[in-house]
Amino acid sequence: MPTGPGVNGAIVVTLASPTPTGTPTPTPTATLAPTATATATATVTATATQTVAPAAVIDIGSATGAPNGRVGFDVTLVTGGDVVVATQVDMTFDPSAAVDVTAEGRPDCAVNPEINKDATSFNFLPSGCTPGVTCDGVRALVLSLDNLDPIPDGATLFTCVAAIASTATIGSHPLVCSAAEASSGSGALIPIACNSGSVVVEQPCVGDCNGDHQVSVDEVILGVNIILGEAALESCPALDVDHDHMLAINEVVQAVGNALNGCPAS
Ligand SMILES: [Ca+2]
Ligand SMILES: [Ca+2]
Repeated sequence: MPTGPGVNGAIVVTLASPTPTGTPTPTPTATLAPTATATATATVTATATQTVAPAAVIDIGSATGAPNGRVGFDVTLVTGGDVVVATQVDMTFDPSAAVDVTAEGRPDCAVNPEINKDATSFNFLPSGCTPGVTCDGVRALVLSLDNLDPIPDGATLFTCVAAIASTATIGSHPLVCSAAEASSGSGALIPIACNSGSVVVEQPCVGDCNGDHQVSVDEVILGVNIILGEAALESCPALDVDHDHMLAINEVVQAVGNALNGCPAS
């Protein structure tokens, strides 16, 4: 093996030129959202159409009663200065607060005798329906065949009785008015509006025979007399809580409770 001074070597380190690894990905440039949005400033100019409300109005009234009760409501005429000699109107009702049915199968409605419209008639709707089953409305025709007398402003046209079902929910049941018409003495149609009414069903108050939402001492005594057989239950159906057509001691006790503490609030 040769020994001695050797040739100094050198280690030459050459820097390899960097080989790019990967391709640079361009950084996204942020795009600014537009800040100015055009606001539409188009204004619609309404063309005023003069709709004249009819001056005459038929008002269907309201009545309040308890389940299993019968309540009357008035239908009145506001003439608004028009001469109205005859009128007609339809009323649609909720089956649980329906216009009652007479023994003859007719709507339980009666014309006000003071307006002298003796040919006034009532019919259940829809035509051909079975009263108390499939009927949900009444058409009233207020008319005389022997006079053309104007109906006074504010006059009651007729009164109907609504029967409240024992299953009726507490609250308001509408009497919806539609198809109101009126005639002048010369046979011209008069524009007429109509306002709907309602049957308001309130919590029953056991023992409140006269429907004033109070149980008085004489109503309690009447209950006692019914149990003793000295009065008929028909004189106070409001005592018969379970509608079994008999009066039991617990029903009279509930009436006593209402007399002492007041009727339950609706
Ligand atoms: Ca009473
Ligand atoms: Ca009973």
